[in-house]
Amino acid sequence: MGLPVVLMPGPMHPAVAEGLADHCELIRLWEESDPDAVLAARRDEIVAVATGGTTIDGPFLDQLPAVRLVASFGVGYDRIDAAAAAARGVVVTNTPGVLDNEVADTALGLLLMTVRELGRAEQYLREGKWAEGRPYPLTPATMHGRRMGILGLGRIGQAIADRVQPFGVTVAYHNRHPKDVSYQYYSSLTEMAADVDILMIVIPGGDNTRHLVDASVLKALGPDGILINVARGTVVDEQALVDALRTNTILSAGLDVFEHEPKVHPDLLTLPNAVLLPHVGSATIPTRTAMANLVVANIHHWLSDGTPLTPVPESTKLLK
Ligand code: 8YV
Repeated sequence: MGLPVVLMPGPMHPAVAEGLADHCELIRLWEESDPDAVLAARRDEIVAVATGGTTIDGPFLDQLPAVRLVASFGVGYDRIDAAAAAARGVVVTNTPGVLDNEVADTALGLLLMTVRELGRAEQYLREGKWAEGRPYPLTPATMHGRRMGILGLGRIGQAIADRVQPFGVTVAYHNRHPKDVSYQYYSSLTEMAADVDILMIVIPGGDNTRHLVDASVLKALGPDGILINVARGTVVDEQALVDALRTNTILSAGLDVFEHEPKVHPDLLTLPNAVLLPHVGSATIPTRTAMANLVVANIHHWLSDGTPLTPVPESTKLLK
């Protein structure tokens, strides 16, 4: 019998292919001159998909009736229709846990850059203004005594909460349901935004959270408010954010993610009160390697005994 056939629709971290090499036949679809012909010819053999950024929906899976596993790289799986997969008996896995600390570190760095204008201050020095004897202007904001509202208190949100409290920041959160934690819970996002100085977005993307942070939430956050987003750009109405930054409806924003990334709203690029990073939340060699290894481990476990390590919630009932 041949090796199990795994489809990789687009390029991924090299450790995924390396980890699968001895146990699977890997189809690198993006390298094929006629991908549709390959899919048609191998449709009854491909049993699993390893994916990084490809959209995988019901019609895609309908082309591949033998597929039973989609192993996704990343904790967010908004590009995969996990409900459509479950309806077809396909389990989806993601890579939670291994990137929590990295993303929380990035969130904290981005927060400090935004509150204390560190990027602008460095630019000021490089432009020679400090050397001319002009000190950088005092920043209106400080970390100390601030209140942070976390939108989406999951594992990464908790890691951020752990990091900011030693800075003297008080934590509150908004989730669909309260959790067994000591932080103040808000059932209304707008009410939380009105009560905090920093709104930290860590909630998953997708249709359920699209434009959750809109003009009214930004208005509630107010003129001293700071928005940080390390989750998905789709959670924020980006045009409303641009307007809020331009009119000083909020003080500033630190963004690692964008609604149409890698495209960034052109007005954000010119606004001095926006700090912008190119989606680097988990982007270190150790963390990305750990994520790739977890993709491989999910496929190996599923192939060996049908129990992938980290199925997404939509898939768990398929595994009982
Ligand atoms: C990565 C992420 O940027 O895990 C996620 O959901 O957004 C990031 O860790 C992404 O997975 C890169 O493909």
